[in-house]
Amino acid sequence: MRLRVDLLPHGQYPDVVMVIDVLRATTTAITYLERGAPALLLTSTPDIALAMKLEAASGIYALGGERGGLPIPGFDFGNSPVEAAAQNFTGRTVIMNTTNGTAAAHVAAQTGKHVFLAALTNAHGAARRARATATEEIAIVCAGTDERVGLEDVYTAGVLAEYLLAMGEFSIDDGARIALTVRRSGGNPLEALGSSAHGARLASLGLGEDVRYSAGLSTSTLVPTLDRASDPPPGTLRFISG
Ligand code: 3SL
Ligand code: MG
Repeated sequence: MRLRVDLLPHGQYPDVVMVIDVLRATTTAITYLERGAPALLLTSTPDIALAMKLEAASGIYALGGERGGLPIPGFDFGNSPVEAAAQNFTGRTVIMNTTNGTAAAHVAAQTGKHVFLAALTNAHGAARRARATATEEIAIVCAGTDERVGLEDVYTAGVLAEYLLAMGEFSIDDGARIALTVRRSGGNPLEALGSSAHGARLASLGLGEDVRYSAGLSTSTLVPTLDRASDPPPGTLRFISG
């Protein structure tokens, strides 16, 4: 079995892909499902999300997303796991669009056979799920920020890689070696996320509680899973609880 870490979304994914945007899109996605959302629709643009909400009967969708870390005009929510954790989404599918995280999921879904969303909050469950599903390769894909590598995502990839290596034999690539090194030298999750450039930016926006929430390790067993059996609206990916 191969274990590969892409420090940014890149290339072809033949088997299992775990997409990480720990600050904050994948952490928030897990929280929406934890709070009762039956599904998530990750759109390729904000306009697709806004059009879907306009066309739908009120109440069946909630829109969550950000640009520059702040809520998108016309959306119901930002991209905040703390905000999501305070809501009840039972019966409401959440439509998400974010700068890097949802875009990375779209890259992964172009080729990946099995696509999961991962973060620190579901790290152990996501690793177990990936190990149980994969037949040839597990790719961990870091979303990064604006096409630049993000320390917080690489650290999280290292946590996932550590869990996976404890579960069995893998041949690993240099991306995985880098992630493991960052994990081992990065301190605890809050120290690692807090020391990243994006963590500092979120703190400067008054969103430090989101960084703290996102540093919670394996607080959820829920793994957002790309639903290939459904036929979602054009420009969207449907994730359900796995
Ligand atoms: O880039 C993204 O997808 C977001 O997760 C970034 S932010 O943390 O919401 O600013
Ligand atoms: Mg990010």
